Amino acid sequence: MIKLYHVRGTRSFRVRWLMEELEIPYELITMPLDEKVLRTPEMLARNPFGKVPAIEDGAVTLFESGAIVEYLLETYGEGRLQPEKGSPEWLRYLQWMHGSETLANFVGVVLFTTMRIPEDARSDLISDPAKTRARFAFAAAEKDLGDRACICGTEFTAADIMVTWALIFGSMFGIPTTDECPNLMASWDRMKARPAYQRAMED
Ligand SMILES: N[C@@H](CCC(=O)N[C@@H](CS)C(=O)NCC(=O)O)C(=O)O
Repeated sequence: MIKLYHVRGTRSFRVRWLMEELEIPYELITMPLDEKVLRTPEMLARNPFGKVPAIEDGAVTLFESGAIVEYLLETYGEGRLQPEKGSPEWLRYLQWMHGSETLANFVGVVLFTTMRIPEDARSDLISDPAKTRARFAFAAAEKDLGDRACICGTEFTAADIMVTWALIFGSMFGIPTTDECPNLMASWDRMKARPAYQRAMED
């Protein structure tokens, strides 16, 4: 059975949500967000960055949420949750599979500058530009989503999973607001209604 190395509230949610959507059985190994736990030799052998997610699937060990999502779709997806290759939706799919990490990384800088650097080094002078960049990135996604039901068009795909987690991450810092990104926030509400999303949120 696939083992997912997981920290609640992190990018490993993407992998868990996908496995719930595809109904792939998995074993969840939940860990604290603690460098001492994530950077043991055993964990570094699974993910040399000392981060989650990582999976083990028989002889396969893999890290990076996007790579794991693509691997699971290739191996177990049977064509589900991906647009037809070569279609216009597929181009959007490729863009947002990867663009979702641009969104998440801007939020990561906000996290780093507001919570990770020593308290006496924190300042709005440092974190405000990071927040502005993150808002700018989400505004670009908002514009690109427009009135589409899903990021690639009408069909739910794994790219929605990737993008939605960036929204979850941003929401920890109030970025973006519903006023700034009404379409993105409405799409997140639609995602929350999916049973697989709800199962992946469980403890
Ligand atoms: N691009 C990587 C980013 C992985 C990442 O930053 N994971 C975070 C949680 S969302 C983590 O494990 N952080 C622990 C740390 O930095 O100590 C991916 O998509 O998997």
